Amino acid sequence: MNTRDYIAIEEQFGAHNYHPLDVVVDHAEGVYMWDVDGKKYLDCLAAYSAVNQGHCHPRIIKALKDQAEKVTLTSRAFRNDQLPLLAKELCELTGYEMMLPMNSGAEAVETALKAARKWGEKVKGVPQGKGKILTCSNNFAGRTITIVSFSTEEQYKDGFGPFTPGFETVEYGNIDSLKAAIDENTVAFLIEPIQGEAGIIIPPDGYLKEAKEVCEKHNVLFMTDEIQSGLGRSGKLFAFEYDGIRPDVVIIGKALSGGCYPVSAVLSDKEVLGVFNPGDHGSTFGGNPLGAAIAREAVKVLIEENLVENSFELGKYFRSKLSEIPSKHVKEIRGKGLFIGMELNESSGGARRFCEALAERGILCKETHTHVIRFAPPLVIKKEEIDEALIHIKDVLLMD
Ligand code: IF1
Repeated sequence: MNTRDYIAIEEQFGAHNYHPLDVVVDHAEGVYMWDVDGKKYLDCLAAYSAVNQGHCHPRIIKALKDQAEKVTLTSRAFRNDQLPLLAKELCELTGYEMMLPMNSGAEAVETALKAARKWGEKVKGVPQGKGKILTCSNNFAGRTITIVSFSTEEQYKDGFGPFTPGFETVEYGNIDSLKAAIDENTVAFLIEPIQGEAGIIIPPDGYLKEAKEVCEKHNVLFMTDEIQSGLGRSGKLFAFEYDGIRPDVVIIGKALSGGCYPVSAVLSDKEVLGVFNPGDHGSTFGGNPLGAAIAREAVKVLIEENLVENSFELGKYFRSKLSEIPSKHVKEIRGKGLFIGMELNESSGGARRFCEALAERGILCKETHTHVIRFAPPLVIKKEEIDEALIHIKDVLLMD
């Protein structure tokens, strides 16, 4: 079977909720992927930052295999010997008192929202069922009904109502908008320190710090969604570190497993995560020993291989080289670390055709929001590999 055969089968039997590039990958290693026809690609998306450690990292795959031969799932009806160590290691690394494990990013976001509402009632003293959560314009936090309830993107909501009440949108990066929305029933403010899906959008300097102060003043939990921006992607362990703040709640996922298994988590202190009592919340797979063993190794790889520093240094290099490309198409290059967006001019006909041309040349990346090309390679990438990508990026930007 070749590329066309696989695509035909997927189109017939799979729901059409995606429009992928027509590349059918059958194996990958580090920053490279190969398709079923044997063509090699440099991956500049890293599965939306889930494979920060590189594809099939040998240490993570070894942890996966070793644990898979011992025990994979106990459910939380019983304890296992991996979850306690993952919890301890994550708390020691990040300086939070507690963690709560889930699987997908959306589940971790839902967990944080539930924690915030319950904290609002039990700790802050907001009347039952009145807790209000503030979210940002152009946010992306997943696809559940509650999460799309506060999306500002029409398509993500279209046809899926009725929606969950209790959310109010503030303008991303606008401190006055946040101040105006806070009232005595506000329990939390949920924000991506860098918006990924929206097109690698960085808020104005000083905004996050001020927003944190405003929340603190009004006893509102400041919750950061670091599912995409976290774990080294931005050149820091967490993107909020650039602003010298400590959020009350941090949500992580994606690279927590190096892309080898769905593992997510909410990090916070006892005051917040302590609101959960036995039976309040959970998941069959959340905190399972296979996922926990994989996540423990994935986090160790991130730290021991200095991938956060590599992201910072090579991100700077990649962005500066991108900025030097003379092209009538490029409007702006922005980003932190290896979390990079190249916004094209409206007149350039959208980013998709450039991504298709890059795929043709063996570079895989994906457009976001019509006019932005996202460059977010695995953090194990080397300077020479960035140079290789740059040759092709320059080439396609010469297109008409
Ligand atoms: C898709 C986007 C990226 C996220 C943030 C929570 C989640 C995500 C900041 C939910 C997920 C993913 C979802 C994936 C594509 C991807 C994406 F374009 F859709 F928006 F990366 F930019 N918070 N982002 O970015 O995590 O439940 O998916 O594990 O939906 O196809 P999840």
